Amino acid sequence: MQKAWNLIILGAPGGGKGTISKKILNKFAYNHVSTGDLLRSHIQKGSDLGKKAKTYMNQGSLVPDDLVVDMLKRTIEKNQSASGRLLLDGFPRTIAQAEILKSVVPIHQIIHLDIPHAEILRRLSQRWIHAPSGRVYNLEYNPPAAEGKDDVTGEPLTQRDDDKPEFIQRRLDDYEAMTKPLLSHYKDSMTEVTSFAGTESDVIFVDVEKTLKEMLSK
Ligand code: G5P
Ligand code: MG
Repeated sequence: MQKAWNLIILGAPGGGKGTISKKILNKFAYNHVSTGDLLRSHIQKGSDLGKKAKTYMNQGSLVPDDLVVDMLKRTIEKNQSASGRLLLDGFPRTIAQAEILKSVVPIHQIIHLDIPHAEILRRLSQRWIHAPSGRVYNLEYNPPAAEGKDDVTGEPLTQRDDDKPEFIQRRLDDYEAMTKPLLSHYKDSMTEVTSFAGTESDVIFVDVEKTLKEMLSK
């Protein structure tokens, strides 16, 4: 039986949580749950939750806890019945969310991506996405094969509304004020917190992989 080892990947907006998560999934058995991706898919579908979340997300503000928590609980229930370990991306984002999470599922380790804000500002100005699937591109790091088109469907790529420069700063400020304090919160509760500093996801992942291999083999 595989060892229970649930992860949270935590870092500033644009810090590479989605990018590193994808690399983790290529090497380890995890169920990836990204609250940002789930919310964007609700917006795409035009669900009630999507309509409510859209006004907050488009301006780079956090969606109210009750909406996100309900959505997350339902997703975790589905994932647990499918068995396997969880990789939470973008949740929790506040101490209040972390407190609720405690009663839903145990968390064993925090993977903290520590990326300079200047690098983040540069990356996000070059991010393009295929909104229906959530596939992410970067004009410098992983450009699409054909300019402006999704590699799989050939459909047009768009930029996220919250990647507009006027909203990026708000997201970074919210991260510093509301999400970063989770690092000491988890350290205080004796959860393993491992920080990875740098500017290149490919280099950072080498260390993430090493750390996870060690943890999972103990
Ligand atoms: P999200 O979707 O969780 P953010 O803002 O936390 O959004 P984001 O923007 O998705 O995080 P990321 O996943 O950390 O960023 O980063 P990424 O997409 O992998 O990489 C960013 C870009 O850099 C990409 O273009 C990638 O290709 C490129 N890149 C990666 N590595 C490198 C590299 O080494 N070099 C270079 N040059 N480029 C690289 O949440 C969105 C919104 O949803 C709501 C909020 O409104 C939030 O703002 N929300 C919640 N609200 C309340 N509570 C929650 N728990 C919520 N969760 C989501
Ligand atoms: Mg992401």
